[in-house]
Amino acid sequence: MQTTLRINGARLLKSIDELAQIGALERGGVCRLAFTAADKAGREYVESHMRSLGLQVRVDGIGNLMGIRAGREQGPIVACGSHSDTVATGGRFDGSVGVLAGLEAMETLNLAQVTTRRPLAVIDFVNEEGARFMPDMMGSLFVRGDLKIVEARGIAGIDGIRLGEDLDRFGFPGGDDFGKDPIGCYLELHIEQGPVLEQEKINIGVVEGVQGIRWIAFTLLGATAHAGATPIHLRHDAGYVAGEIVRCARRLSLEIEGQRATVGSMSFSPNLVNVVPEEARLTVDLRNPDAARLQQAEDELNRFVNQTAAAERVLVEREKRVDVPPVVFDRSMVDAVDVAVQAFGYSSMRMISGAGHDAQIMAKVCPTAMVFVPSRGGISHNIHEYTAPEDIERGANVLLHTLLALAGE
Ligand code: HGY
Ligand code: MN
Ligand code: MN
Repeated sequence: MQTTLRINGARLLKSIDELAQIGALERGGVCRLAFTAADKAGREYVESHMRSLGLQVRVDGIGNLMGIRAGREQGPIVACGSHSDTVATGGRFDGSVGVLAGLEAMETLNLAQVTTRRPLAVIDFVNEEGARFMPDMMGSLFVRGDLKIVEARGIAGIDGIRLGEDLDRFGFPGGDDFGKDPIGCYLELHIEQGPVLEQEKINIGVVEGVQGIRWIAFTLLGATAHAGATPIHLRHDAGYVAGEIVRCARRLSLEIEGQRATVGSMSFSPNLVNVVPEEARLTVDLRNPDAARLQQAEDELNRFVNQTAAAERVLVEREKRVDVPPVVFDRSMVDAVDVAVQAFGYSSMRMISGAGHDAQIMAKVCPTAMVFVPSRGGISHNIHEYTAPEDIERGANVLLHTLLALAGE
């Protein structure tokens, strides 16, 4: 493989810096929650960057952005990309690296006057995070046809706003149907968001798959009572049951192989210091690379919730908001990444992604793979998220050369 062509690291880092100014937080990091003004501004930045590179921009009905670079031939598109929305405590690299490295690859090809045999594209999926409007990977679910716009518009966010209201308010003049341009394969560059590559002192993660994800939202209904005068045996304490569920999540993580369980959001009502909570709302995020163990974790969680709530005479309502099975990426795509890594002589290791990604959804649309670069300290969804410039540059060069191989060069 010819690896003379290289991306321009300084130019890529500059675009990462520019995007990070949008929704910048005072203490560092970014907040571009899906379908907020900051998210829209971030997408406008990406769209203008696509247009400045001469890409044909398409926006679909939910706001996914795709910039297409024509090939010498028509046909299935060799796509890359990621997402530009973030969690509320986001870093400047989660998602942005994949979108902007894709655009940097296009700019490198423009300047080298290379036209690939097959068309290329960069996709910026909406609402990958799902932090404000569940489910996560909403944009790629829409591309896959698993989420219809009518259904999406009715989804209430954590702030009670319906997605349809925001689509109308901050929406994107969507309407293009990505489906008209068949996506032949999809490659996503992303920061690892975990500690493995850094610990192993490895440059590149050649990602073979993504672990399964389930999000369950619980509403626990008890009764308010006086915090002082009410004996324990007379209480229906929704807050107590919620606290037991947090402990159960940690126990499942320690007892079931490969399991991670997290209670990331919780609220009490009336949420007053001297009133036993009558209502608790919480979410449980379950992850496991093994489908059977993921099911085991969910079953054990539900059994525990039912028992604990019954003993406290608290009612339980539950809603599964996300259920994405573990995926294994297409062997030929994973090998194509390996060929590029070897050609550059970078150190690499095969691995499974701990975080969810649009690639996990796209794996059912077309042959898909991912490229990881190290995260310092393994932290992410944290304003101190960091990946070194040389690691970003290596990842972008692997992306460029894998795309060239996939596009017939
Ligand atoms: O939750 C996830 O793994 C992804 O960051 N949306
Ligand atoms: Mn991400
Ligand atoms: Mn994320």
